[in-house]
Amino acid sequence: MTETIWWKSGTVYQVYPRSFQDTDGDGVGDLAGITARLDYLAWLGVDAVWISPFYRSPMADFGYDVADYCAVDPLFGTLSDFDTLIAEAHRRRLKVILDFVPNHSSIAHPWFAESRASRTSPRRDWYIWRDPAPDGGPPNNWLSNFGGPAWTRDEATGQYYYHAFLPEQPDLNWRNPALRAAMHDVLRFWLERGVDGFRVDVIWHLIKDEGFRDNPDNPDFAPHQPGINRFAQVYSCDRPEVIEVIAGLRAVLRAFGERVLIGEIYLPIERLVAYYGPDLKAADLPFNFQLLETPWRAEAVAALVAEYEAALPEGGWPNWVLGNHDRPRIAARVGPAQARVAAMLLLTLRGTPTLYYGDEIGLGHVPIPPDRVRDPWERNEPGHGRDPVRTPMQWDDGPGAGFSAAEPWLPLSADADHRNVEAMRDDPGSILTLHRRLLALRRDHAALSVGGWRGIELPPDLAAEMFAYERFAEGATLQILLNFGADPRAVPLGEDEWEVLLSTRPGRAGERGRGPFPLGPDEGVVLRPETSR
Ligand code: ISL
Repeated sequence: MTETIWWKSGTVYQVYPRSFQDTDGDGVGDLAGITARLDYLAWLGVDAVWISPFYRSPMADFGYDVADYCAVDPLFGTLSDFDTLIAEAHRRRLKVILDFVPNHSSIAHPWFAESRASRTSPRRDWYIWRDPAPDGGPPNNWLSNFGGPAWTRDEATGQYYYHAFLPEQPDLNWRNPALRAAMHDVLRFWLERGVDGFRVDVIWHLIKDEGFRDNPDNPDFAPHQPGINRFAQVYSCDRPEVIEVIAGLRAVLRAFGERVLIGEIYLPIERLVAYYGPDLKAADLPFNFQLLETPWRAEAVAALVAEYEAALPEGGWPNWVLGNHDRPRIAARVGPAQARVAAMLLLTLRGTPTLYYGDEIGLGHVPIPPDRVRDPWERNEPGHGRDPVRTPMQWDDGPGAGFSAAEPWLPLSADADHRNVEAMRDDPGSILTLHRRLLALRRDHAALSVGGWRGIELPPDLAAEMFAYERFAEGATLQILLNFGADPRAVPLGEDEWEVLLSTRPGRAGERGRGPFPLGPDEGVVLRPETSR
């Protein structure tokens, strides 16, 4: 039987709500804007939309600092707007995944106000408070991911609180059962409203070392890296006890049926796969960010895919990510020609793909003038800011690229007059059309959506610049050939007749031939051998 659970066969599309569609003319996107663009997502052919946080927040970290887990920030609309969004999404058979931010709240959350009020407050232990070191300094050497120490001293009670990110984002204490129960109730609040799953923010951070030991030096630290990398984060996160906490979250979801739990985890493969948990009872999809970190070379990517496939636990479902709101845009990293190859890779590998909004139109790095910087990380550690990957979606060549009638909160890209959905949707050569065709192909071929994967061995001269693999299901096999280089290649495929189902170069679909396949520069193809017709 072919597996058809939606979060295995489907594609997830990430929306950064500030930047998708503004409907109330304040230059910032909103929930009604997402609803207004659901037809586009259905047309594109994705299956689920993951929405970055829209909860009530002072926006110190643009919503990753939550002041009320069960309320919509007025900037984005109302709960009733949310109910409309989910009903309209479901009407179009689109699933809705929320961003759950359990590791830390906002400093403005009432829980923190109570916790900070006194050492004996009933909620004191909902956050992480420690006495100063003997010299009065921070309790240990843990650093903030956004620069500087991870501890801030609170004058009133003389203790420090821990924050893995900004001082405005105090970490919650997941060792406390009452906090856990309160957070489970938050999940139920949204599950009852119909959400289909959660992407859980920094899930590997939830539990810290019980003894708060100092992190050891990182021997590979280089000065161009963010300060957080000075130490290896072995005690501040990725503690073994976290798996049981995640299993607890997943149990809450499973009581509501087939809802998905995606965990945000930046860890090497051998640690990442531990997050499926014993008997696959923890994260359904521990986010696989390896493509964000691996150099864009054929051999490196081929080795990565083989390593990941081999490391997955029995029955653990793979997933792949090429971009998100924290990391450089794929088109900026690899250039426009290879961005098309990358799209084919993402959408033909085995496992659930997550597509970042704007990547389907090939949005690149948008330079941010100093007076328009918004990301607090950029202010703390210049050069590491994430504004350039969070710029508005470009819908048409009108004012504000159809995103907003007002000045958008971040600048548009300079080529917005032609890099937009309207200009690209009927162009057979556009990267948008390529994405749409890839998504359609995934739907039409079980081999691509739920089938198996195996690498194709290439002669060494080809393997240096090419990655090739097969996907197979129900007796049908497809071959994917990806040229990472700018030279044409003749790829030996045996004697069977081949047929091009899709190429990154327009106009080749339907082509048939025998003998070595002529692969163009920077070209990717999906082929069907005659035996699979
Ligand atoms: O990889 C990292 C450190 O090893 C960092 O990239 C960091 O852990 C990652 O960016 C975490 O991101 C998430 O949590 C942050 C928020 O600012 C990001 O937008 C979110 O995706 C704090 O909530």
